[in-house]
Amino acid sequence: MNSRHAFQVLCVVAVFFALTGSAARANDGYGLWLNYDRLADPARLQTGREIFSAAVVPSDSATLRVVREEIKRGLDGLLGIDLSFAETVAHNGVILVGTLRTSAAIRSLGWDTELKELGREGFLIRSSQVNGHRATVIAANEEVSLLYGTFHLLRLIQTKRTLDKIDIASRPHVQYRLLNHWDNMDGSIERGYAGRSLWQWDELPAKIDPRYQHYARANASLGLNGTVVNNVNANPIILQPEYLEKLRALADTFRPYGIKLFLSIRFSSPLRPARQAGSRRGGIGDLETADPLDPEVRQWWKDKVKEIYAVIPDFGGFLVKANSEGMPGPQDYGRHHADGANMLASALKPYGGIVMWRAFVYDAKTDSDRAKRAYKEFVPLDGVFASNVFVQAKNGPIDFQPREPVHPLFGAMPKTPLMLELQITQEYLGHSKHLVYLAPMWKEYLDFDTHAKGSGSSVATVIDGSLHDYAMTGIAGVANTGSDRNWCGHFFAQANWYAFGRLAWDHQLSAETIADEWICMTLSRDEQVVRTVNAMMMGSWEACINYMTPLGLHHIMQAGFHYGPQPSYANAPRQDWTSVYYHRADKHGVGFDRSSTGSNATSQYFSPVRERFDNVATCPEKYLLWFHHLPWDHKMASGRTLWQEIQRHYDAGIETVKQMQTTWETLKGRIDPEIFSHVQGKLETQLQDATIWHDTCLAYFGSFAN
Ligand code: GCW
Repeated sequence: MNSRHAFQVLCVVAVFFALTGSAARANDGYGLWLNYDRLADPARLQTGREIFSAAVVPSDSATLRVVREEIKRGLDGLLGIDLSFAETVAHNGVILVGTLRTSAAIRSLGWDTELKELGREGFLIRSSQVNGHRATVIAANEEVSLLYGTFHLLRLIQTKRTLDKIDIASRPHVQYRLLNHWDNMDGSIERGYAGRSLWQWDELPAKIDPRYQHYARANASLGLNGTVVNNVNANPIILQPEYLEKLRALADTFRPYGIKLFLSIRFSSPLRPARQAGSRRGGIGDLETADPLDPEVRQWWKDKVKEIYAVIPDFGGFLVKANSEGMPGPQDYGRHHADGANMLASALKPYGGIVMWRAFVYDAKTDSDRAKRAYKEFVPLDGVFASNVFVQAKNGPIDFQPREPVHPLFGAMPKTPLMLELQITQEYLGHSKHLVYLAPMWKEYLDFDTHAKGSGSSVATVIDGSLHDYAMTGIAGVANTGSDRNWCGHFFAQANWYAFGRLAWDHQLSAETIADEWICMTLSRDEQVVRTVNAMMMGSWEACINYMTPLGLHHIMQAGFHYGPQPSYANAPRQDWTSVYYHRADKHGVGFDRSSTGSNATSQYFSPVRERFDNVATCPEKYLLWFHHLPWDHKMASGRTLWQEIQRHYDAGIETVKQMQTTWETLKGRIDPEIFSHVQGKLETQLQDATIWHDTCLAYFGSFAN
């Protein structure tokens, strides 16, 4: 082919794509929920044109520039409006965005009292009259909240809400809304299934990957306000001056979006480096001890914190995994968790920093039931922690299983702010290969009534501080992001990042509503498509439980990898914490007796939850084998035997995945082709995996039951 011919071919191809629009339509997932695809409905477009023609965003700052950019981009994409920026509201159809400080027009509205009640991060969006003209107003106390309001207004358009009579007041229920990245310094990610770490340590600080900004924008669009950038299995080198410079560059990039930077630290950082490579011990200092009561150690941390704040003045604080899975901690020196946490807290306090001290502790040597450990170690310390310390606990007492009963710590530490740690990355739920929408699971935890102060003591009321009047509140999600082009590996895993952010802002939102929003913002605004995809998402979690660990079974995954089934895993001669330890199946029956006749983990819950779980007759079947060891012919509510019921659940799991496939096929031609085939392929894998789970578990348990 000569070059002239090649050029002609190129032109034909270009014209073809221009006509069919397929080049523009193909969606590789990079834009997440912020693609701002044009609304299809011309009537809506008309309304949009009439309402918005200009924006007034007084004053200037990095955050306000982001606000302007976002409104312009959003309205251009969604409504095809070429928005102009004006100094004042001089005609109808203006969007006015400002704080009491930045805008005289906002001050003139007399909303001061309402704004005060909304706190630092809340915002108002209202259809209002300004200077005698019809305007849409976004008002807040802080500039970053204007950004939250802007994203919210764009979300209203994306989800086809009526825009002429808006009256919205919104504020987050929880103060610290963080992602926790389990990213290692070598670029790998512990439990990451979407490529490598986003942070290019070798390029920083000289080179700033544009993706850092896109990441911050995505988080800000959900109202997330902080990120812990490194793994809780922390490498102490993160605190070296060289890395602090790299972190400064990241923090500077995140700042306009209201995202604060936090770090995981290794408790033994003041020690000399460990001699053995890969050791979880050792540090970057030259001290002989990391004892939190040792004056030299305390000074070491003080100095280090001072050094950090000199580089990152709004640094958020430390996340600490201590005396857990080989990580060093205060117990190595005969001290308790609060001694360790408070030492760090006192170093951070002058700068407004916080400590998030994890409660994920267990000890194979001393515990016959791992589920009980955190409660035993932490409840006696309630009231001993400094005021800027959170205790951060996972949703369940074991470890992010497909389903667990709530962690008994929630409600049991009235004097210590508890931060909830959820896992967005699907460590135990099919990695980034299975479509599992996690919002229904998180809602089950948030809505669970602990009865800590009588009925109405849901986990949500613990987390948002209303139950115990906590002075600070927080929620964290272990991130599922990585270097994959679509950020999360599975397109539908993006919905989990989205849902986490939305629930962190407002835990009262329903899982269905969040799914609807996400579908409208990513896949389609066609009502039938939305309904179809929503149903598929809403059923996906229960399906996963069914084909993996129904009826309270847990931790029977492949050792270490946590992906496929391995119910037979028994690490002779030590049986502790293998699959066999958790399910305890033999010819007599199956399940872990955590009732008062067994480990008595049920006693860690408040009455009447305790009694409900303790009694086989009242224990919800979804937790049955978590709390009870029962004979295979135990009669279930359905009238079937336990063994029949187990089989029924595994069958149902597969059936649902098959239905998901059938449902997905009906969307062919109605959604983006690239996403369609990407998900189609993933569902194929999911069905294969579900079948392996089904066959392996039924063969294994059947060898006892039959
Ligand atoms: O879920 C388990 C994981 C570990 C993880 C640990 C933790 C970061 O298997 O990979 O380590 O919990 O939460 O600390």
